[in-house]
Amino acid sequence: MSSPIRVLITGAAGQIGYSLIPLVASGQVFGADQPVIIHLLDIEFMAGVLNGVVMEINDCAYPLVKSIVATTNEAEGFKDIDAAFLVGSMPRREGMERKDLLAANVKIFKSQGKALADHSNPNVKVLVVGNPANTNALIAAKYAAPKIPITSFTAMTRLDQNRAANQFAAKHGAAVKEVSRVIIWGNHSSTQFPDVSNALLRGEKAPFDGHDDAFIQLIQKRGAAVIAARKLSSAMSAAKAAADHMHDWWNGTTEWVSMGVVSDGNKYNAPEGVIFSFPVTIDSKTKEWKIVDDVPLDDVAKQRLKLTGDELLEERTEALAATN
Ligand code: NAX
Repeated sequence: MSSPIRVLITGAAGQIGYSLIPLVASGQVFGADQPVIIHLLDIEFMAGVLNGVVMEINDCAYPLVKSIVATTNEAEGFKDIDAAFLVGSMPRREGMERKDLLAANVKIFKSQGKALADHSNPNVKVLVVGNPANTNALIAAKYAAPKIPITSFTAMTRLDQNRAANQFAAKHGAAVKEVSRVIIWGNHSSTQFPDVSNALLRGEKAPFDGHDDAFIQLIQKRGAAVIAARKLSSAMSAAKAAADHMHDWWNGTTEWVSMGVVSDGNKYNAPEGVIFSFPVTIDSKTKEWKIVDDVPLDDVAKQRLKLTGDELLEERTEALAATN
């Protein structure tokens, strides 16, 4: 058995947290022989609920869970952590303007960025799930620098990838495991570009006769469709995607996966200095991600990348204005 790692889940009293904890505690993310010390952070108002979650983790009797740190104190929550799922964020309330939502989240992710720098393992891997995920990741990275490199911050677009892969497989009468190279480009928002123009079916290039707007919109609006049906936002699927994302970052990939990572301005005309979702591969030894090079893009795809990149620039401008 290896020595335990410390894994933080913020928003741990919320619905994604509730579905994510079992995946982390059972070894599905970091490995079946990797003990974990689970850190759970939420806000003071949720302390009682958080306590109930701790009772349930204990009642699950997970062999890999060495101990639990459940807290509403950021310094304690971020202390010595090796991996972080930043799920907790300010939800959009009725009548709230986008810029107010951004400002509320900037406050949270600025503070958590500082807490990462001050208290966490400098090699920590940070996955931001809380929306607006890409821009929240950027703000956390800004305030964690220079102690923690921006390459250690990623934003989740894996749920969009999983949704697209599943729909694409269904469309072709295939099993989802027979599908690969389905890509999510850009922002985790309705401007994201789910791209199947390079997808493989059973290892062969899948037939492609132009971008299918209905398919693209289905993926872009899937979150809203789940809310309409369930009266609650995606939680089980979001937790599974967060687990997939962190699993692949920790263990390395055999296939392309989509992740929001920092753009250096040199790939696919994505704007420099935003967290943009690209197809990446991850080296199992170094745990470093690398953007896949030379993915062919037609003009329609290039326009869609521009649209979502422009949105990320706008979000960055608004978020940076709110940091002051
Ligand atoms: P819930 O409202 O069920 O839970 C959020 C939890 O975060 C609450 O317990 C709340 O008290 C806590 N919280 C708020 N501020 C906090 C802070 N400063 N520190 C610690 N905890 C804090 O929401 P849930 O359904 O779990 O969703 C969480 C976030 O994931 C939302 O921002 C949501 O928009 C986002 N999502 C992102 C997805 C993605 O693909 N990137 C998809 C799923 C999900 O919609």
